[in-house]
Amino acid sequence: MKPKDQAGGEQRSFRVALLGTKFMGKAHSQAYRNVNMYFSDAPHVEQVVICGRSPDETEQAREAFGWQEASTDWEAVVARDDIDIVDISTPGHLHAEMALAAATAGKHVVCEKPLANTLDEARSMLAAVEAAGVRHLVMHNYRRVPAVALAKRMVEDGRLGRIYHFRARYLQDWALIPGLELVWRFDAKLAGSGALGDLGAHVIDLGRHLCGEISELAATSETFIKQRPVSPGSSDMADVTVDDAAALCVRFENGAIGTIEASRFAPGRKNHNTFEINGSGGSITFDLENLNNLRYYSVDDTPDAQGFHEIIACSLGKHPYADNWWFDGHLLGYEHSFTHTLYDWLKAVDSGEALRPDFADGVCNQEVLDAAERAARSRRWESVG
Ligand code: SOE
Repeated sequence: MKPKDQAGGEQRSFRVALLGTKFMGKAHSQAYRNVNMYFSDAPHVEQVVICGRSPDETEQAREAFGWQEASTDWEAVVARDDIDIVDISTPGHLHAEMALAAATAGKHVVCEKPLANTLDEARSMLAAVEAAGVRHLVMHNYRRVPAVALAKRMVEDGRLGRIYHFRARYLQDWALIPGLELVWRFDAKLAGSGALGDLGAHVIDLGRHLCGEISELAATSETFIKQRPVSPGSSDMADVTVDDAAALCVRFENGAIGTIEASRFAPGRKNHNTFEINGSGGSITFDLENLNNLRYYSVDDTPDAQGFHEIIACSLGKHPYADNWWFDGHLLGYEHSFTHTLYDWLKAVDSGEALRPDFADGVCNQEVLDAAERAARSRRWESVG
């Protein structure tokens, strides 16, 4: 039974094919399963088919994640007439091929971040979806963590005044697991880059989203562990061909300046995506490892009460998306940001309204990643775009 829209007409329904069964396949599946339960005005979603590489793993994912069918032939699935949306949740080396096929088949496309492994690929993907006239989304889910959406609201309504700084770090430590083998994220042919593209893409997108376009940058990067076992416990070693960490110094078009770091070598930092914005009106700080909270300092507070206030950004009637979940103080998690993103996007596809981050944002993010790689090689300031 499809939900009724406000006019009493039948809300549109979208039939989805998901390409990918691992971490992001699971995160996206969770969002498709929940979006209609928690957002009653969302267009109806039908989880038609999930695609993976191995028949057994894909069948297990189908059953566990709630899909009707399982397939190992993504090209046949993308071409099916009974599919409206293709969701690409695979490693980066497959993004371009899959997105071009989906666009050619007239499907709306969701793609995990970063959009592609190279700037040329990203630009070809944008050209393909625009030529096909289909809708497109890059799954920069952190834009729709309620505390981040509140930060965006506070910047836009002028509470921070003129922005001086964006200071961000995305730190993890899984690459320090002793004896960790050469997983795909350490192979440039599959991942494009290392921490820079995987983690840096998120904070670059947030910087652009919250503070505007980046005009130029300086960067450095390092690969701390040069070789890893080809498989668990193997004595055969192979080269790591991506960065383990990167650090950028950036200038924004609006005159703000900032720093962006991405590392997988920060012991104790599990998913530490954090930013601070300083402006003439005050400052805000966010930390994904404490994702319901936003800390806010206002220059307008009375002098004896000035300090960083801790806002729990999931209160009914006050904060983005909060009304669709629980009573105040019951908090949300990492997975809710995927549901929020799909909710906004499905409504935009249904209504025809624009929504970001789309593939054009993906290209802008890729231009910053490309400039960072050039700057790390040249050891000079590089222009973006
Ligand atoms: C890296 O391990 C990773 O899975 C990223 O690829 C995701 O985008 C991020 O949300 C969590 O960490």
